[in-house]
Amino acid sequence: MNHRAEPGPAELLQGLIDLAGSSGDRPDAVTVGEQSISAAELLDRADRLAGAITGARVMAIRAAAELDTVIAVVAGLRAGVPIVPIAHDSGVVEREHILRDSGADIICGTDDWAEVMLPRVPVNAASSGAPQRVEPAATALIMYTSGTTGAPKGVQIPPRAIAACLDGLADAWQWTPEDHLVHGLPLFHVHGLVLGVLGALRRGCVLTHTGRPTPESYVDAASRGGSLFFGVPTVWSRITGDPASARQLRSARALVSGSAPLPIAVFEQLRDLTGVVPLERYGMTETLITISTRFDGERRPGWVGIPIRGVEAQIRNDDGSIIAHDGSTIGTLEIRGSTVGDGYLGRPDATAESMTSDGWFITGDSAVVDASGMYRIVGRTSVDIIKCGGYKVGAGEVEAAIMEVAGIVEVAVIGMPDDDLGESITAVVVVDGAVDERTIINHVASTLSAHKRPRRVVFIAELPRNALGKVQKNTLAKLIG
Ligand code: MLC
Ligand code: AMP
Repeated sequence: MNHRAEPGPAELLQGLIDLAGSSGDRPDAVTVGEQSISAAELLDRADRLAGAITGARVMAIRAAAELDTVIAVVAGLRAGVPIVPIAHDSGVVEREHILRDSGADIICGTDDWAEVMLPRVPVNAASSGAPQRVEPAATALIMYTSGTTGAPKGVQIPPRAIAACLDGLADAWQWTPEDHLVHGLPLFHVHGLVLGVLGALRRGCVLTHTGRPTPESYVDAASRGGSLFFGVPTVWSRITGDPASARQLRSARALVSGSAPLPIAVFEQLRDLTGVVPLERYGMTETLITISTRFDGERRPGWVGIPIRGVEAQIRNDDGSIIAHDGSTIGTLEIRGSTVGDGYLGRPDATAESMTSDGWFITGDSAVVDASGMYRIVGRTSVDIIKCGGYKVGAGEVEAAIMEVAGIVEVAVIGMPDDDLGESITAVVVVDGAVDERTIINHVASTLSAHKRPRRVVFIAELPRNALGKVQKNTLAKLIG
């Protein structure tokens, strides 16, 4: 593919560049937690850092919710160096895998990862001498995402996919430089980083990252002019659980939910308390955001909308036929279009498996579509993918980590329905001797990442299996209730 005819990584940031050169720039153009910066200063600091990282193969970033993360990401894009954001709460095994698999040769920013031997580049580093001109890499971001088994895979996201996604969403949501985007999502996933940071920098709108996505912080940002708010369903259900806070979001122009299904009750409470009808959108790390309800269209609770500009969707039956647009026949959702990434890094086998022969990406989500072309996600084709607080967690990777704990004989990890988190990671274990719940939880937190830890451990005498010896996870879920 000829990437040179497409936008380069630096061109993703046109809105930031325009804002920096305009009279509309302000000292708090970008705020993360307690720290604010103007667009001009952000560009200046990022460009100094860009000079110091130019020529690196891949730059890892400990992507905490801090201003330094934003500066480092902008620097990576300006220098044309692929960026691999790593969870700030990642454990040793997970980050070792990501660093090795991605081929990162530098880490930007500060971290306390004593075992990591890569050279550190401080965010305030600056190059000495004239800036080098280097052809930018074809990949802007490498984002790691879990599958049903094995370690997370790195999705190669080119600039054109980011541009297509952000421009398609701007069209769907009437997102303009006049907006003031607010959210408090993690900066190592598509939602918080691509939509939540690059979206604002591409549009040139003001960005407030609240540090954490609490009801109080969203209310505070609304009082400072926030107009467009992002959250995962857990964030919205915590806000509706605090009606006084929810009512203070009445000044918002748009409240957007994604990353997991927004329960209909939360949709309705949010609408009733704020007077704003939520927008819901659907996406994946591999495809970026592909389907959304529109600002100027129907916002139907439980439905995720229509494909954004530049994206096509279809639903296929088990027999390979395309299902009818009848609003009730369930099949597997497939996506094609310019937002789809360039596959898994170093995994041509997994990349090929994820695509049909005619170029559709197989999402693994079960969906229906109605006569008007609106889509509803009804579940997943695999029980081994868990969505906990909007984080995707593969049962297989958690099971493998738990098997390392002394005294574990066997384990099955399942997602149990949870009012707060959507699904709660639950480990069902058979043990030999005394093994304590905390030890299991802490082992997962310290090797994989804190957000992948089981919230509950159930001890059982034996796992239910079928005649072929496969663990029956649906039976198990009913058993432990
Ligand atoms: C608790 N903690 C532990 C621990 N127990 N740490 C180590 N060991 C243990 N045993 C710590 C955690 O590290 C964390 O610290 C704190 O306790 C609370 O952790 P939590 O339970 O995970 O936080 P919680 O408040 O429940 O988080 C809810 C949430 C969060 C909604 C804020 O789940 C979240 O941010 N979700 C967003 C996920 C997301 O962005 N997904 C998008 C994927 S992209 P600390 O330091 O952190 O406070 C995608 C595509 C698309 O899906 O469509 O968007
Ligand atoms: P991730 O790998 O973290 O990018 O997660 C992608 C997955 O999140 C999708 O495959 C869906 O299962 C889920 N998802 C994202 N948005 C929605 C939504 N609006 N409704 C239901 N599921 C969603």
